[in-house]
Amino acid sequence: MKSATLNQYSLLILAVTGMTRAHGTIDIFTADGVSYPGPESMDVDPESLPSDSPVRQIYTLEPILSTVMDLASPNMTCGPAPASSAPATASVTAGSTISFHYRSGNNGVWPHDVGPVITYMYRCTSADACMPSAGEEGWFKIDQQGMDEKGVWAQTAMMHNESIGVVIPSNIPDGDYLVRHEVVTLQNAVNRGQAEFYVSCTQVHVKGGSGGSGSLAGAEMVAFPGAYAEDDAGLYVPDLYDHDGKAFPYAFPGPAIFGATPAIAVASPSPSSRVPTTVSTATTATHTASVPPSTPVLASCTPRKQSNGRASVQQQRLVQGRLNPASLR
Ligand SMILES: *[C@@H]1O[C@H](CO)[C@@H](O)[C@H](O)[C@H]1NC(C)=O
Ligand SMILES: *[C@@H]1O[C@H](CO)[C@@H](O)[C@H](O)[C@H]1NC(C)=O
Ligand SMILES: [Cu+2]
Repeated sequence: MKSATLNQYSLLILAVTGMTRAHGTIDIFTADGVSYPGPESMDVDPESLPSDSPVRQIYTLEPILSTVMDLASPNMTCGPAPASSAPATASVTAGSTISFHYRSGNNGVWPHDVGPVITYMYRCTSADACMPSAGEEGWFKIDQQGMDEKGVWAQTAMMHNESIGVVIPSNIPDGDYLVRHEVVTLQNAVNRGQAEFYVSCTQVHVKGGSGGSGSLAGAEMVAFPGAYAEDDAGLYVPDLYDHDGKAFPYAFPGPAIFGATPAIAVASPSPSSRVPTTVSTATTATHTASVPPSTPVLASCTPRKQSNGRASVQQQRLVQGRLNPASLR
């Protein structure tokens, strides 16, 4: 009886550990040609805090969900608590490309390939003392990567062990910032509240920016938590698998990209408009180091695939949208 109980516990622990390790976090952050290590999450290795890491440690690899409760949690600011300061702040030149490489908790590759990757920044006087308060509208979006014209999501590159490149706007004021990198996995988002967020903050010091202190005046600032709602078209996607794996108009959650030209503004509507729009071609992924994954993906992280042959009205709209973006308004 006793040993049976122990066995059940061991199995439970194995199952929980397996699930935890299935997801992932940033292991390499690159800025101005310098690669910095990211820490393990605390539930994988509480001692892991490389002294030169500008990436703040998250508590767990478990996702934040798109439920009303999770979206209102302070965990949405910089990932699951505690998200205290990182030991270092990375220097980065405005207009250059930073990159994020992820690994899964079992040292394998990122296990998801359905969903966008979105990046925000928050300006502060000192990056290591910087902790935006809940409800503070100080985050502006600098990048969003959805799917390409073949319907391949940006996260597919991560699953191929490639990095996601993000251009730091050239016209932001010099100084310290948090960069909030957000991976949104949608494999279960046909159900309300089942989009998953993997969020973390990286401390950077921007130099060489062409904009003065007023250059952020036109930015659409949002709060985390606060910017997203459970029913946002980009988070609750009932028709996700109705497109035969082809590109479809995806409405990114959150505000327009800072400094976006009108064409890009069409690709990223304000959350209130909820209009399906064109796939983001404005922010093409910059991928590096292409190595095919060799680590098996754990079952709990396997994307759910469905398909049916239903002709897609949105698909046709997408084609029209390409020819004439104004038709999507
Ligand atoms: C934040 O995340 C931690 C770790 O997953 C969790 O224990 C906690 O309940 C979350 N907080 C809220 C308010 O959801
Ligand atoms: C993935 O990329 C990382 C960083 O370049 C490398 O250390 C690791 O060995 C790669 N993993 C696989 C499975 O290719
Ligand atoms: Cu996962």
